Amino acid sequence: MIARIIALIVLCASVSDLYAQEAAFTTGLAREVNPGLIDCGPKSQPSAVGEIRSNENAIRTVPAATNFDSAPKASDLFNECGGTQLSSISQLDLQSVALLDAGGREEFVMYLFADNYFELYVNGELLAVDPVPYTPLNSSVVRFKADRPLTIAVLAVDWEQNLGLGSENSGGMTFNPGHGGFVAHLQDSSKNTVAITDRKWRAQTFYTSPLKNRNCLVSSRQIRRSTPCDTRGANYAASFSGAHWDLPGDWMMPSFDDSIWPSASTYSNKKVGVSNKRAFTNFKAVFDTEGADADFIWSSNLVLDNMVVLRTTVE
Ligand SMILES: [Ca+2]
Ligand SMILES: [Ca+2]
Ligand SMILES: [Ca+2]
Repeated sequence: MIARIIALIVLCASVSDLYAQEAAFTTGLAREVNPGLIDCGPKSQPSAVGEIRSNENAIRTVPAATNFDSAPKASDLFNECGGTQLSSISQLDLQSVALLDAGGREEFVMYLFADNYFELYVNGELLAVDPVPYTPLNSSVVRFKADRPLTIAVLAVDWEQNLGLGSENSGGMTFNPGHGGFVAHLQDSSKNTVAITDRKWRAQTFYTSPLKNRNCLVSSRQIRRSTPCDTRGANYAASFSGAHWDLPGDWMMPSFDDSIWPSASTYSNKKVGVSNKRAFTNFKAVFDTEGADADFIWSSNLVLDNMVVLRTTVE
């Protein structure tokens, strides 16, 4: 009898897990609720935020609900929105970079570049967010104290102009899907490599758009694969969908079991298109270090997955 009850509980738990991971869908454009998290002038894309009601009657924030307004901003390597623009890593005075506290004694430094936005958590603590949410592309450095093992958890967002539809007016198309990408190099205080972004990280998407046809999405438990979907631009998108999944409340915690997530996919510099981006090329010494060349990582779809959580643990 007890065995049956336990079996029933296990079954219910796995069924609820299945339902919890089911995608919610939205159709068409979201309503703009913020015209831009920052104002960086006409040469930038406004980092607008929108809201849209989904088929399960919940309000979804696009491209992501963030801590931008309240969180400390990461220090600049290169920031054309009124920030520092270093020409190489040798110009960086590390001692001038704020030392943040993730609750420990050992000192680390992390170099980060996101297309377009990141929020960095270490051992469950939100340390810093990307100071430029959309464009121009920028790069950052974060110095912090923590104890090993380190759980690095990053909320990464491919920002969007057409809110809810993961796309921008470019390449002659009104709804042209843009791509993401995240690269980072973590060092100790002696500049030894502690971690780089690579396929050992875990990656899960929580917002995938635009979907011309929802049926192209392979969504089952922790598999959220949009690679069969059409990524070409379009001029009409009113019928296109976004797919949304709830972030687990503890996604950034060391206790969160990310072994259920897919491994990160890696992408070349060329694929992410950084060869003419000074925010990246000025710092190849840390992003393409000989012997510790960090990969760009993302979920399985660099184009359609727009809000992605990336995690790794460093012993
Ligand atoms: Ca950015
Ligand atoms: Ca995208
Ligand atoms: Ca690299």
